[in-house]
This record gives sequence, structure tokens and C-alpha cells, in this order.
Amino acid sequence: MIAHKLVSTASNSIGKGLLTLSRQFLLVTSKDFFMRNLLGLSAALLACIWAVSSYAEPPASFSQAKRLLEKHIYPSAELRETFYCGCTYSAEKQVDAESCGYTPRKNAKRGKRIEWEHIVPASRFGKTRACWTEGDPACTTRKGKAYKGRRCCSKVDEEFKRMEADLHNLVPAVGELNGDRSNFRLAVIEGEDRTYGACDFEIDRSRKVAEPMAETRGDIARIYLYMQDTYGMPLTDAEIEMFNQWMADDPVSEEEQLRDVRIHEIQGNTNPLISAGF
Ligand SMILES: [Ca+2]
Ligand SMILES: [Ca+2]
Repeated sequence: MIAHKLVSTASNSIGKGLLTLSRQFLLVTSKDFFMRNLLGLSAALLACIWAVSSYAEPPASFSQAKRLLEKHIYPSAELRETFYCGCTYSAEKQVDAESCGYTPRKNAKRGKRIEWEHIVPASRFGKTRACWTEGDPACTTRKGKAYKGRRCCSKVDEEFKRMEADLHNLVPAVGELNGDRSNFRLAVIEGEDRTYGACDFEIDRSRKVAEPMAETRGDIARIYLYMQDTYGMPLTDAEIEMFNQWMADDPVSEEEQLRDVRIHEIQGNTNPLISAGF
């Protein structure tokens, strides 16, 4: 955990250092602007491009995040694989069940399509917020009925909206598995139950646990630790111990790095655990 914190801090410092350098460069270029030749203009242009990319805007809502994921993060075939089960899917978001041996448990319609899954469920970071537990004066229907929970938070709570729309926490999942996982925690379940054909995804409803396949567990750990660091979302000691083990067993992959680079281009930040190669 301490190592993770150090890496995160170091990476943030490097990012801030680069940002300061680019700002200084911009100041110099504007001061001597008329004195510069064509080479200088090119340098200024490059600096502007760098500055724009450094200030990429995070998505403002979950619906905007979904559009960005489709258009900019997962548009090409090399990343088009469902997070649970590893099925390939088409540009039209149709799951290729044969590619992973998936058979639906009971919802064939939802089993055919991709949905965007929050690895850290919205309820996990929402339930600590007043809009979730108590509601808000702005959260009333036209008929005057008060509501709370996710619908209210998505309307009035800017911090919740940033968390809900954070691209690092969103992955493509088979719709039925997204629904069956619900807001269950992710952990290892005894045995190898195969409810979904050959698809390696297990659910224990009585304990409210879902087991993801081994090759995604490091990815999951890095996302949970990112959400903890970025938004101060508390994790239990048992979770931190499990996530450290998962990161050791499933190191950062090339696909994970590619996804992180693309998210940085859109959202303006990396997950330091991925960009630093943990
Ligand atoms: Ca198992
Ligand atoms: Ca992995």
C-alpha cells in the first residue's frame, strides 16, 4: 500500500513538473513572439498542442462517458473484448458468444449486447453521499415526490458525477453479466461453477460476491486503488491485501496500457498504477 502511494505521488509530481515546464515554455514563446523565426512559431504551435492535451476535459456525465468510450477508447478491434468472459464483440456492440463459449443464464436478449460496467459500483461511492442517503431539495418529481439515491446524485452532486463518469472505472461487459453482478463485491469464490456455459464468471448471490476471471483481477485491483486515491473512497484492509495479491498475480498488460493512454488523451489523467507499470 505504501509502495502504491509512493508511486502515485511520484507520478503526480512528474505530471505537475511537466505541466510547469510547458507553462514556462508558453510564457517564453509569447514574450519573444515577434522576435522569433519560423522555427520559433513551430515550437509555439507544438507547445499549444501540448497544453491543450494536458487540459483534456473529464466527461461531465455518465451518458457522455459512454459515448466517449464507444468512439475514442474502444473503437478498434484490439480492445473490443468483454471484461467478464473475454468475448469479442462487433462495432455494433453485439457479443460473439461463440468466441468465449458464453451461454446466457436466462436473459438471452441482454446476453447479446454490450453495456458499460462500473468496476467500482456507483452505489459503493454513492452511498456515502447525502444525495444518496437523504436526497436533496432539488430532487423532487413534477408531482412533488422526493427521491434520492443514484438518480438524485446524478442530478445535483458534481463530485458523484465525476466518479460515475470516470473512464478509468468503466469497461465493456456482456449485458446479462453486468446485471447479474449488480453491485456485488468482486472476490474469489470456492469451486468452479459454470452457470454461463464455458464463460469463467461466477456469482454467489447469498454472499453477494462475483468472481471475475484471473486475467482481469490485476486490472480490477488497479481500478479500485485508483478510485481510492482519486476520490478518497475508503477500502478495507482485507481488500487492500487482496488487491496487492491480484496485482502481483496479474501485472499490467499491453491492452491495459493502450486503454490508459487513450483515456489520458480524453480525460486528461492516467491511472499511475498502469502508466508506471505496476
Ligand atoms: Ca471460483
Ligand atoms: Ca490483466
